[in-house]
Amino acid sequence: MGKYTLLKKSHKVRRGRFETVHGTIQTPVFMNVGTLAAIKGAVSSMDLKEIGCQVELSNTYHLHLRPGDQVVKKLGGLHKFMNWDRPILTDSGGFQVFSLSHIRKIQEEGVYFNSHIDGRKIFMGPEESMQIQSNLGSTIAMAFDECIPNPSPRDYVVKSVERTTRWLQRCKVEMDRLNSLDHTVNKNQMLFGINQGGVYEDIRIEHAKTISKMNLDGYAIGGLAVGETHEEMYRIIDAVVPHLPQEKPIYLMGVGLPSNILEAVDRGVDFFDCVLPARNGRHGHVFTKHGKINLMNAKYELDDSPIDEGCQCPTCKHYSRAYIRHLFKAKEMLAMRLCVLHNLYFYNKLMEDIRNAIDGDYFKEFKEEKLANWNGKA
Ligand code: PRF
Ligand code: ZN
Repeated sequence: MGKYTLLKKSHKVRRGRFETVHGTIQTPVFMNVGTLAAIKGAVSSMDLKEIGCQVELSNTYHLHLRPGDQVVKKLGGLHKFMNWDRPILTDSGGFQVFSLSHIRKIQEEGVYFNSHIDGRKIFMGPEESMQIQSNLGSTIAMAFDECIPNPSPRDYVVKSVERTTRWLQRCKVEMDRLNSLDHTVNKNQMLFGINQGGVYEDIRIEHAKTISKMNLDGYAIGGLAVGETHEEMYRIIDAVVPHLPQEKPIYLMGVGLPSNILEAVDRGVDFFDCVLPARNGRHGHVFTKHGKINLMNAKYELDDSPIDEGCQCPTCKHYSRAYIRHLFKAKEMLAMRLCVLHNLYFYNKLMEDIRNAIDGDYFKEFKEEKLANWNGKA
């Protein structure tokens, strides 16, 4: 139910527009991560609009545990619940089940695991993941996949990817069924498939070709940024992107640093998400045009300048490095909030600048200049 329009392409770099029932997304785009229907660091949905966020991302696994997807459905769905009327993408739980929960058992039907909150035993398979995401009513649902740990032996990766393909087929059948029911929150919910295959190019390509035939609304590259080097990650993106449908959006999951985003845009990626700007902000690590700095550093004690000179975010317009450093030292909540606002603004503004650079035919120069200025520190 989404319509991707490729507005411009130069070499592999794509500038696009993705129309959804919750509004249009200009790509390349960064999705701001609010796992539990809130951006960590006391950032509200009103703030998100102010800092230029186009899409919010929430999580199936977390919202299933708390407050429960049935609760969210009874309250009219995630958009109404969190007062956000723009697109929402929900991750399937595939990744979190594997990274957070305890004592898990992966079988053909799905995954058995214990809640990381109260240890309660839970089962989640493709159908359950789709049902939860349907109850949440997100704009885009992600397929239920296994994010394979790195490194993993080749024969395990082959078996896992084959199972992820079968899970994807089940996701599609279940999503079509749910969208056709009367009481569904968002009957136009979309489904993105996820490419896996570890660091094995041939497995990745084979899998990309298989899922490309399934006519999904978009395609993600999963299983990266899980401990491999940046060069390995770029090698896999280079291998996979040409085998995904070019008339659909391409989403690189959980990536990453500003420099990783520039490199991936250069390789044809349209969608990104990462907890990094919010997580870094909560620790006083903030992005500037000269790379990331740590506000806890003593040298900022008397620094009256904003985090990033010229930044138009609500934090930089009103507060100094010295003040925010003081807030951290005094353990005031405002410290985190101000830094998260700045970092998310930085990411959203970077994407806007990337889009303008593609439109204006100067993306290559833009990328080189940014990378040189960040000097390995972003
Ligand atoms: N699968 C899912 N979500 C994810 C990933 C994945 O592989 C990653 C990998 N970096 C982040 N989030 N479903
Ligand atoms: Zn700022």
